[in-house]
Amino acid sequence: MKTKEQLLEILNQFTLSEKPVSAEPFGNGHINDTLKVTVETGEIKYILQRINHQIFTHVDMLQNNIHTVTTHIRKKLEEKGAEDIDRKVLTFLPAKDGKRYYFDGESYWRVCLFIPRSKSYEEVNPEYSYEAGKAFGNFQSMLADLPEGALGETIPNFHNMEFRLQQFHDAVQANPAGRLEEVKELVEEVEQRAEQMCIQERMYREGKLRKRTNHCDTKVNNILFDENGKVLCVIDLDTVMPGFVLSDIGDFIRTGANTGAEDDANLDRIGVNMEIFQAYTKGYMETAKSFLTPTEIQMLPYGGRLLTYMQTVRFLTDYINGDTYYKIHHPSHNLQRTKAQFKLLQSLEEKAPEMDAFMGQWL
Ligand code: ADP
Ligand code: GN1
Ligand code: MG
Repeated sequence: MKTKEQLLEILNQFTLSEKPVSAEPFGNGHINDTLKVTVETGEIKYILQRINHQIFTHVDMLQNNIHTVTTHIRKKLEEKGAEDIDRKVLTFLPAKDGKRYYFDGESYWRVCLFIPRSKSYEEVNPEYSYEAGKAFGNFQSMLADLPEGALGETIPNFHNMEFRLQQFHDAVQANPAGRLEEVKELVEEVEQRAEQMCIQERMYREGKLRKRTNHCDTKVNNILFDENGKVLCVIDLDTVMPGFVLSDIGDFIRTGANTGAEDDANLDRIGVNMEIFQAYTKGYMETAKSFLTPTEIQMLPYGGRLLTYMQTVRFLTDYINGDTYYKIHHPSHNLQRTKAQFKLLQSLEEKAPEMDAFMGQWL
């Protein structure tokens, strides 16, 4: 990591109205590095992020997408006369050369305003879950009229299950870290479910499912709440791109409705909190029902299973490949994550009939 002086020098490349004095690590992201920036008054004023350009290889496209999304949302909020808009949408600040990022010869950096009096959570209660559901429905509906082609695919095939399985099969075939023997049973479990988890790609080819603008990383901790538990803002916009609507419902169920942690070492802690699922769905349907098709509504619980399966496959692929993608905190972290996600998938499978029945009220 950079020294304090180097970080201040990087910050100095941006057009900031207040003088930064320090930058400290912040949040629990697996991909980028996030820092909170304190200014002379002692207040936190900015967020500085180092973009992982091994993963987001087209930084120009990435930052243009984010600009398109944030300006579009800002316009929507202005049109409906919303108050406190600066806390309801992220504001990115340009570098002094006018670019939407700064390249220091090694890494790419970006800066946005820190949203004051905001908080993100790793876990939510039903009330917050309901608010989150409404927020993601709103987010999708505000972006629904973006013209086709307005956003590039920052990571091509990001939530394409057929593609993720292809990567998985390549890893199994190559076995580059010699870990295959240890994960044989998990590989088998993945294979058994492969066909049923690629329904969306098949339906899309048959013209039965459309793509929409999605967030594609709707983890609980990518929402900022205010001091009263109301949602201020959806953040972490790197993966906003065209995709299937179930992605966004699915990733919230995967993270919000899990009674354990994403990487819980104690599998007994992992299960599905039905109250959270129901509250989120209720909120989401309030803001999204008008644009969802009956097929999408019916498939919503499948979205939870699909995203949990996809995450199991992605963590297992990374473990087999020798940990080349996700940041890890110990050598078997990706295996631990895989086991935890697989346990959650099994719990979601058990609850599927109950979840499907809950959707009946909107069909
Ligand atoms: P990562 O890719 O590391 O997940 P995020 O953009 O999600 O990056 O930021 C990590 C955490 O930092 C968030 O969960 C949130 O708590 C906090 N955060 C990010 N941006 C802001 C902001 N503009 N204002 C306040 N907090 C923020
Ligand atoms: C990554 O950056 P972060 O931690 O919000 C990943 C998501 C995964 C998630 C799993 C670009 O998100 O797709 O679902 O980890 N982001 C990317 O926790 O791969
Ligand atoms: Mg995040």
